[in-house]
Amino acid sequence: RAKQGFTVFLTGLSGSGKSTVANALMVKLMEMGGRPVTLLDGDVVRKHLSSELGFSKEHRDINIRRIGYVASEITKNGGIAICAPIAPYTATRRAVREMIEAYGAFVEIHVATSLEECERRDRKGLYKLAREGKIKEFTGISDPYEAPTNAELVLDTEGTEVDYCAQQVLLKLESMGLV
Ligand code: GGZ
Repeated sequence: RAKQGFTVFLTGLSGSGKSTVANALMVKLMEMGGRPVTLLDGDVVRKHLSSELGFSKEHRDINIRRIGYVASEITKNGGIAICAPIAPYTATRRAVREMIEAYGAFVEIHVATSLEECERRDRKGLYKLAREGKIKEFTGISDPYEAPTNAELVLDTEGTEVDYCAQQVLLKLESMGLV
């Protein structure tokens, strides 16, 4: 019998490494073959699905629910969805979990790289702008991030190879009988 569909949901601060881990994981899952893999990355979703939305709590929640809906359809059809938004609110993550668990597994992964490290990296210069007040409601600086307490896996990308992080996710998926 074909294995069930599932969603890997990576949550964490801007610059925590969600996209990098998501991409490495996607490559590994595609190499394994079998089911189609769909990546729903934060900034790509915002460009194509949520371009009218900002970063208020209301808009973030709409954005996350849209991602959850698409992932639930993929999961329902036996595919693999990898999502990588910040998703700062516990209640919204829980709602998405419930939406997806109706059809398959929901694997929540907290990319728990510290704010200090994310700000040190500041790959896009957004933290600097947020500190200067030029970006409002910036997660971790002037907007909340509610850390998960029920994640299936916690990763810290500081001083850890991205490939090793992706491998940790694969091991978790194996232990859950998903791959
Ligand atoms: C957080 C922001 C903001 C504010 C723009 N707060 O590092 P990035 O650039 O590529 O990832 C961040 C992305 C966050 O979008 P998400 O859809 O993942 O957020 S949420 O889940 O909360 O809906 C960052 C950029 O957008 N960005 N302004 N104010 N991140």
